Amino acid sequence: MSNSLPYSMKDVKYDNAKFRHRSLSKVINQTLLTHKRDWFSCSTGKFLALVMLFGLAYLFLTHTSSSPEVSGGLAKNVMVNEKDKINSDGVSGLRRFWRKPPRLPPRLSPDEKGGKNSFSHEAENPSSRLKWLSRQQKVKDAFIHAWSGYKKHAMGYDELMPLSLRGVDGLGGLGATVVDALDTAIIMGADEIVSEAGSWIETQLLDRIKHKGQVNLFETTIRVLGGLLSAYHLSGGDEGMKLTRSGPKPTVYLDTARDLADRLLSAFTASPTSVPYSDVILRDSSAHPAPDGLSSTSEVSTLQLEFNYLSMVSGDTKYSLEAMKVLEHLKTLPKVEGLVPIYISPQSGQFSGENIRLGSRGDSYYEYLLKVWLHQGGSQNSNVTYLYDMYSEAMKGVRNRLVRRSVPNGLFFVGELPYGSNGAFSPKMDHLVCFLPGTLALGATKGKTKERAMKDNLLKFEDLENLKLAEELMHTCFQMYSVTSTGLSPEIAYFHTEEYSEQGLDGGNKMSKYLSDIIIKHADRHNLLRPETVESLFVLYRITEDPKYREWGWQIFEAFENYTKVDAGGYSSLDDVTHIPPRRRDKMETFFLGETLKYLYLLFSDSDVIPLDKFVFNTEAHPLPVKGAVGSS
Ligand code: DMJ
Repeated sequence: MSNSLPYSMKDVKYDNAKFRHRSLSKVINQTLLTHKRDWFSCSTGKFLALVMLFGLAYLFLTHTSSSPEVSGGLAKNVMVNEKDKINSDGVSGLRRFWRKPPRLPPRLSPDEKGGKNSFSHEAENPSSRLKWLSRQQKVKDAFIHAWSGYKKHAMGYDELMPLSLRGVDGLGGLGATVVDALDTAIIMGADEIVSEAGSWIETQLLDRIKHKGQVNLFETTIRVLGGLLSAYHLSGGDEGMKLTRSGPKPTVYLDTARDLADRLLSAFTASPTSVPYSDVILRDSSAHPAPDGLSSTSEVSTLQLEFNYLSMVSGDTKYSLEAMKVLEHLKTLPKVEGLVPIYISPQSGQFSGENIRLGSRGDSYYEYLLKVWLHQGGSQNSNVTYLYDMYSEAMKGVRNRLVRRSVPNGLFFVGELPYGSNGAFSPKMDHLVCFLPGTLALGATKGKTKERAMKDNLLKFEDLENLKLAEELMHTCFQMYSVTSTGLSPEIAYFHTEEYSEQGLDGGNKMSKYLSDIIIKHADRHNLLRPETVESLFVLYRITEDPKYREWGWQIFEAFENYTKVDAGGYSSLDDVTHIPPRRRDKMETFFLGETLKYLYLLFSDSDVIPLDKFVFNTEAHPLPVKGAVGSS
């Protein structure tokens, strides 16, 4: 077990050579004086001395005195301007020849300083910007293709079955794809889709909400309620962004959201504790627990962004009050270094079982601790400090108890404790865990770029540790794609460790260095078009500005295009990512339009589109404005 991670901030290094800088005149004088006798004793020596003098003068006139490793774009500009000046003005160059260069201050290595990063702001380079904008257009084309299949064969159903060319209601029948896709269409400027989705919502959705039966509280909140609220803001509600003129008036989205939330509230009020039931019957606003009586921990703790924002924009506090009671209650329960079991009983209000993981049923508990805190104003709002404390404690727990490295190549991964803190460690990592790099990076800089956060001295040691872990895990998540024959990740991966190995279960890409680090069992080889890795790539790119994250995202996008695109419209899930051609599954999940394509689009966009310090993305990728940052306060 890695109790402390094998990395830490490097020691501050001073570049001694630069400290002992000597002026050019001193160098020449000293050289000539030292070798005076020998040099001038013969004519060859005299000749060489003259050549050296002219050579040095020439070198000085054609080069700047800037030290080349002053990193970043700003320094580069200075160098270019200086060079121009020197070339056009030999006199000033000669004057500088004799001037003593300024003594340089001690410098941190770029890593510690986080000053202008080594990527020289490639995003600002016009040809690179064009490249990414044209790739972004490809993502928009993919979104249009996905929507066109859905519209043609499944309009109004929750999901498209792209092979049998029909729709299916897997989420209670509220047209989940329509609502999940709407804000993606708004962000992409796909106006025709905004108007198709918007008018379906205006004419159909309220009626569906009034008459439909059982829905899952969590799924309906994150996809439908979250989608409506985000569309409300992005189309101009709450003094929002007015990104579109298509579709209905923003209040249509808000009114629909309120009606839905009023019914969902029964899950909270019917429960004997502050832990809500998992299921709601929409038509009579009643609620009941799941058949086994338990709710997932992630489900009951992943409602608060949406309910809080609804209270903010509607002026009715009841939504926020009910939802926040859950988190206040969770605060009081016993934990293992901030880590929690994946089940909880609404009957007793206590956790059930000992299974600890950041994959399914655990994941967004950790995500929302941070995001609800950020959304409520972060450190500006002392009422929610407990959420950040819970998050910070939990990430310590992750680092101490769940992070290990694979054999032979040392990939960092996040495993599970299926039997609690005293039981055996399992080197299993769901693809769902790949939300974590993004969350860790967001938590470290609070949505600012690393460069900005470093300059403003905002990063504590713990933030740097989390940021470093984010980058390591991001690499691992990308390798979960790279090791397979299709370039797409399986639903679950196991990692080869000293204690655990299995032969003959690799991903199939024989070129991959990590082929034997990652074990993919037969039952886990499917891909549901999930977003978590591209979500984290988007966040990591925005925060670190390292272009490699964009390149990785592009590779993943191309793999989706190659293996999941269905000619008749839409994209399909896959049965086995290790096999070419992969067998297709007859389902296009709503989150492919709501999340996966949205995050890819934003990964390739300029950084001021939905900036991370002004918006928080709910767990279904619906952006909601941070309290006080945009629109309502
Ligand atoms: C989405 O519905 C959400 O991102 C949720 O938090 C986890 N699972 C899916 C996507 O994989």
